[in-house]
Amino acid sequence: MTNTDVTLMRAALKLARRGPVADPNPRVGAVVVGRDGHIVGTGFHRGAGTPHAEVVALAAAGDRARGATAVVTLEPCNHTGRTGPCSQALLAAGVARVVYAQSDPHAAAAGGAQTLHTAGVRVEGGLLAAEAAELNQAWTFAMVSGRPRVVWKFAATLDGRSAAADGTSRWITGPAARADVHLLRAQAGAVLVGTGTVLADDPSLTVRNSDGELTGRQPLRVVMGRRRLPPDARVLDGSAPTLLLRESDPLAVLHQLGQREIRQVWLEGGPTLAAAFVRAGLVDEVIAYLAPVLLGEGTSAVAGLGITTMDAALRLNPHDVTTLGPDVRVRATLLSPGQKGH
Ligand code: AOF
Ligand code: ZN
Repeated sequence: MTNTDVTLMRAALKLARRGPVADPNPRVGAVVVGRDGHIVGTGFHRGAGTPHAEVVALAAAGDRARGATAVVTLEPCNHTGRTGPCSQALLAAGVARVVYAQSDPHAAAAGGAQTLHTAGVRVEGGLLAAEAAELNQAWTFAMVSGRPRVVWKFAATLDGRSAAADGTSRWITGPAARADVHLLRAQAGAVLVGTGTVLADDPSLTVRNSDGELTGRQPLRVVMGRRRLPPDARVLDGSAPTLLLRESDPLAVLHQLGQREIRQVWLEGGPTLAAAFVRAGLVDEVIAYLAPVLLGEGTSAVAGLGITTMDAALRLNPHDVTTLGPDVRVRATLLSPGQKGH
């Protein structure tokens, strides 16, 4: 049985998923097939600074790459970044045909398809492109928009409160929701809070398992704002890298994180910081954990947004509603300004 392009692309996407999620670089997979339809090499990108997927697959294929087809989830790069251009590696290996999914949205790296075509390689792009872009949603967003993607996470009671009147906030949601937060937090390049939240809650902002142990790679902990932090604050305990930014402008902070190649920022609060990001139009997705709990008093999840009438309400686009034990997780994207909800 010979492999069709779609089957091969699915295999390449599966390989790509083995790459690191919160890396500065996208997750990319590649499959090289000989003229008889047999796979002669596979590869995936293990993260910034390591060889690109095509280079790994070509190395596995060796001489068998001559006259072969390379199926890649991202348009082969055309630049020398941390490593050399994949377009040249494919040409040097004598590949006759290249099929890719997503076009490279990274301006500096793009152009590989054109280079290959000009050199006489048959090139076809766009196969399962949406799936490939979805795999690197934050990276793609960051390349296109020029800033990291912002996910605002909060936990609240049914009446929308994130802390009781006395300031206590542990625990609103149950263990299943809290475990889910750690899973999703691990996908972010950075976790961002304001100095107010550090002073009020002393969060550790690390990724931990149910036994409280640190698991794997930790996102950069970022604290923004002008208030001084006590030296014994948990974010300063050295268990994960921490960046203090004496800055209160959301866009300036995102710009600095973008320069550090952070592609996804997980905004954890508190209500004032969340409001500043929402008002600036800098929240791309909301992940709300709602517990069947009532407080009746206490701080709401987000501070004032300058909305005084129902007509002006900010309506979100929910794309996922999941129950986690007794709690509900709602994931929603924000409509771009000017768009009207239902
Ligand atoms: C590919 N195959 O496997 C990857 C690509 O800093 P560098 O040299 O690693 O280059 C990073 C850029 O190269 C990245 O932003 C993206 O445009 C492309 N990544 N390209 O052909 C790969 N990981
Ligand atoms: Zn490359």
